[in-house]
Amino acid sequence: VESSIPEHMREAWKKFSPKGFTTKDEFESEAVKHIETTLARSLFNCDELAAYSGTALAFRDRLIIDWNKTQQRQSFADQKRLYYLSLEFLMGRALDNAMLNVGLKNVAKDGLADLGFRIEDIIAQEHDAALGNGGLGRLAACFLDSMATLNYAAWGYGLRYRYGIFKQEIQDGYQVEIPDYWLDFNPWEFPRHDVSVDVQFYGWVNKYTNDEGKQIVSWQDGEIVTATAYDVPVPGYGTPTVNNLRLWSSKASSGEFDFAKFNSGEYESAVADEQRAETISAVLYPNDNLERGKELRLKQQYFWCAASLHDIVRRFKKSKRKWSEFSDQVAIQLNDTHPTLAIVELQRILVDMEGLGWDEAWTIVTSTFGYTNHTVLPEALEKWSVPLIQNLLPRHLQIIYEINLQFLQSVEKRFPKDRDLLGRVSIIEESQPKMVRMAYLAIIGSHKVNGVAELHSDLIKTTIFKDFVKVYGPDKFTNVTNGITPRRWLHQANPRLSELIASKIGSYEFLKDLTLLNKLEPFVDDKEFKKEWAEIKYANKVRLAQHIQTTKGYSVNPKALFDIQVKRIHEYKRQQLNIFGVIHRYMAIKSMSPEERKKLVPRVSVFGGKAAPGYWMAKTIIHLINKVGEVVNKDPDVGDLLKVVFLEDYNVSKAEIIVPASDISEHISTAGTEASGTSNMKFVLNGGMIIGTLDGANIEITREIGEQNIFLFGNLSEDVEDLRHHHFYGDYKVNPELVKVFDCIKKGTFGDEGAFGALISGIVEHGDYYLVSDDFNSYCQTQDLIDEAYKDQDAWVTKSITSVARMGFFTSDRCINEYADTIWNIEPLDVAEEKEVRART
Ligand code: CR6
Repeated sequence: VESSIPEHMREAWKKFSPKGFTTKDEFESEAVKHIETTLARSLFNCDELAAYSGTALAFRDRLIIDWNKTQQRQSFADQKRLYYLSLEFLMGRALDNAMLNVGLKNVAKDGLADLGFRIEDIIAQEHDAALGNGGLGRLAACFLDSMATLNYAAWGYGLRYRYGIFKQEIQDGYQVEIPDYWLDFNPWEFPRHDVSVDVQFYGWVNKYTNDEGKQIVSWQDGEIVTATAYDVPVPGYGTPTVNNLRLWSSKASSGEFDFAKFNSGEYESAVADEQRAETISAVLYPNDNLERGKELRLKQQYFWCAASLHDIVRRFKKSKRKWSEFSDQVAIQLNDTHPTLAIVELQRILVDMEGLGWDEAWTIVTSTFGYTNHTVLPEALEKWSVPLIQNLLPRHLQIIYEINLQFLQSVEKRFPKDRDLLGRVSIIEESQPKMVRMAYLAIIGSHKVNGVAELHSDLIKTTIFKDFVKVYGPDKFTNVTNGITPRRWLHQANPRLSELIASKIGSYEFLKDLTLLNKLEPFVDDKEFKKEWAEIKYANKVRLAQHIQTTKGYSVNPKALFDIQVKRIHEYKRQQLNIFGVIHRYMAIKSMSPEERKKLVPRVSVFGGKAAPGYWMAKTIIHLINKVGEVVNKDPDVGDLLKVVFLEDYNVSKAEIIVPASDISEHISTAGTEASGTSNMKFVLNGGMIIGTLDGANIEITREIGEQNIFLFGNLSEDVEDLRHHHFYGDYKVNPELVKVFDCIKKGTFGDEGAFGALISGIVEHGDYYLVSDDFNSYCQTQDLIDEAYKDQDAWVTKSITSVARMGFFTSDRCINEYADTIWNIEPLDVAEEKEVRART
């Protein structure tokens, strides 16, 4: 690593390089300096937003010092690095996290108090960085936190969307989408105008033999769009490591091409080009588990893959190593198939630009990439039409065909008798138009493929990728069960619980080694401890009740059982099952005598989540939940016994309030459909019980915490296919209790019954694909068991503590170590020395 500053002048640099604040006075001085100079505000016009900005800038400076050192350390160490390619990073807020990770939250709290502010109000000023849809994007954010905390040299690569996931409002019970322009003031990013990549689209391919008789392939003309890097620091917890998340922003290339247009008087069309270029990184596609095949989305994918790959290759070339060492220095993980074009792009760079032979290049490519699959739902598996790729990326299509040809030839050689196999494993689907199956390309171009929970990883081997297990053998396929970062999802979201745990087990070490939670088990009978445990849950429920009061304008009783389902709205996640259950309960209450009602456990049913703007059925479910709430919440027969709340605009920062407040949360997908789920882990880690199906990570949660500590119900994944078949061909009848619920809706109890017709007919007439009727009985019975169990608060708290004590497995630190050992082959960096230096200064 070279420096541009001559040796004898470096002393001045060292003398003046900032150290970062550590004391309260230093913090205040930094914050006030930023408020008065960076923001040009004063004591007389410093509102909470300005105080937030000053605080954020002070912490940002601190992070940057460590960030610079980390990058230097990683360059010097010259070890293999991991690059995590994800179209989504659902980061949420950064300030609170930064404060906790550098261990200076209390300093900031006292400093802000001196300056006249409450730290909670300041934290609440920050806009969520909502560059993701749901679980997949949040998983990427948890992974970044773990990679930094564990001192891995790892970078995230993504897109800097101008608009993140839309904001949700509910108007007259319907979801309305509002654009999320989040970049107004974002102190957490550093534009790197000196780091850019020109990305090419369209054009044509010129193949010729040069004077030396070498085949040359060149991709010519078309359109150039420039990718500019924006870097976001990612601090680890209790370590000097600050990793980098690099997000690309698109703008028109400033090349001669455009100047030519300006000069020839085509001002308007030049400006239009510019806008078209900026459109590429303008907006996050708001679909979760659904692919739509839009050209702009393909452009986003290639733009981001090309920029990231050229950046990575540039860094590798600086090391002056041989190409054969590429995969000793670089591991790239594909978060779902969205970055699959990176495989093709690396092959293109190596063959067309660097002049390597095809086979040599392909060996490098396949030993570099790993691919994570996150779904078996057919509607979510990406396919791009051949004509679309042909037009946008003509050279890439040729490379895809070549990869496919070579692959199919090798399959043909090994399985000469199995003619159908070739068609089944071909990257190209012979449809009209032909389609490129991205998951197949990802498998063929990677050395490992993993699912995200045991059941899911088994399912991909027996269903969607069955033929590839035949071709490659089972070892290429593996499992890494998802996890969550305990820093954000316990320490930050539930500070009192974190403190209580630390006081019992002696330190906060569990935040770095979550298995230490098992030291809680000996205290399950400790009366005082259980009391405090219950008090904290209650306080968290009070906090959520206050949130409901301020956002919805009505009160709920914090003593009631809080039953929460927050996640994207999707038929497979079955919020409809939940709301039908609520209606069933409502009808039961209505038919009871006052004496019977007295015996009931009061319940607050909380829902939250966004529907994809074009997903009409999901929007209908939201509408029904809101209409049921309107009726139930003001029914005097019901009173406190049942409240139905739809919380608007569910996002990461709201989850931090909602998750710690649950008594029960719902993870009730049709068995075999939810690849993992991660909110299930968050709720249990915060002392909530769960009601769930035997699906995704629920199965492993059960194994860890014990069957007596979870409320399971419903059909098993191995029975789903037969049940579906039976719906169409057997003597199928809808569950009679569910029919009563439908009758209640059809009577107009919740307003215009026509509005909900499709929800009902989907079950009654169209085969009930998600098995709502099949699972309805067992769901309702299990809810009754929950009521009974809740009456015995002492036993409930025992379950709660026992479950938390056994949740160690679900930390994302464990996932990252598994990926590092079994897929990436990378080692953490030693930071002991750096820690010592920090402690001394
Ligand atoms: N929608 C799965 O559905 C899983 C996450 C993260 C999902 C969910 O069960 O926990 O990924 N899949 O692995 C996709 O996004 C394709 C998700 O979030």
